[in-house]
Amino acid sequence: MHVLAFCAAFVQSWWGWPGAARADTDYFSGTDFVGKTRAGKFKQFYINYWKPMRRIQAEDWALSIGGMCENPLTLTLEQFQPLPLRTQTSRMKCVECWSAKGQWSGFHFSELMKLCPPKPEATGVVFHCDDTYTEHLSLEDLNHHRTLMVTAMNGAPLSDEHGFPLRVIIPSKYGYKNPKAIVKIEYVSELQYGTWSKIGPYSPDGTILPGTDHPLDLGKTPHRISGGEITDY
Ligand SMILES: Nc1nc2c(c(=O)[nH]1)N[C@H]1C(S)=C(S)[C@@H](COP(=O)(O)O)O[C@H]1N2
Ligand SMILES: [Mo]
Repeated sequence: MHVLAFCAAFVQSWWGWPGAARADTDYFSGTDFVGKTRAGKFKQFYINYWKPMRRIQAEDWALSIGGMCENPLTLTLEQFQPLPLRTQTSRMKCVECWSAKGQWSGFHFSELMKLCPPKPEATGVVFHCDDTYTEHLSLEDLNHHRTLMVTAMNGAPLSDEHGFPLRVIIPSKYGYKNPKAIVKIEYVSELQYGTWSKIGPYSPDGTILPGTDHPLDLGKTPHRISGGEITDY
């Protein structure tokens, strides 16, 4: 192949040009894997995954709840069906500037505490995710009325990209405190650093600070935010 033609082919495959044919696909489309992406429809709501991971199959998935509790437990997806669902619209804000809004449905963490009560010493949980991501949240934060254990987004079951089959949505905290593709919940008695707070300058608390936001759904135009959950737009 002529070297220029080779370069053109490389640029074409790299940028996805001509755009129209590949507008809604990304690197992981049509594969057994899912991972970080900003392509196609995910330009409107970026996808973060610490590591690419194999898509979770509903029939293979089970959630184990353990750590500081009397009776560790394993729940299948079907066992979640009876839990009362709530729906809320909230914005998720990543510490890396962007934000996006979604309608989230799920159950309250207190439902899991009823099924698997923590020991009195437990003060929080560590979420273990299928891509080896981990994050800690206090029981107080988990029992906040805006915190949801999410199973559906915008009226459809959670996509693999957004964390099928179970994720946390906690709108007052940066995205990194919203773990996805959860496989294990561990009750703990001490605060623990999650994946991002261990390696970067990100506080283990993760409350959204005052500053400037660049909402993907509003053309990334800068919006001032005053800290905590973004409710103005
Ligand atoms: N399992 C897992 N959950 C995760 C992450 C991750 O890398 N792995 N990234 C976090 C970060 S930094 C953000 S901003 C949000 C992004 O959520 P989204 O991919 O649904 O947009 O997921 C959070 N939850
Ligand atoms: Mo993030």
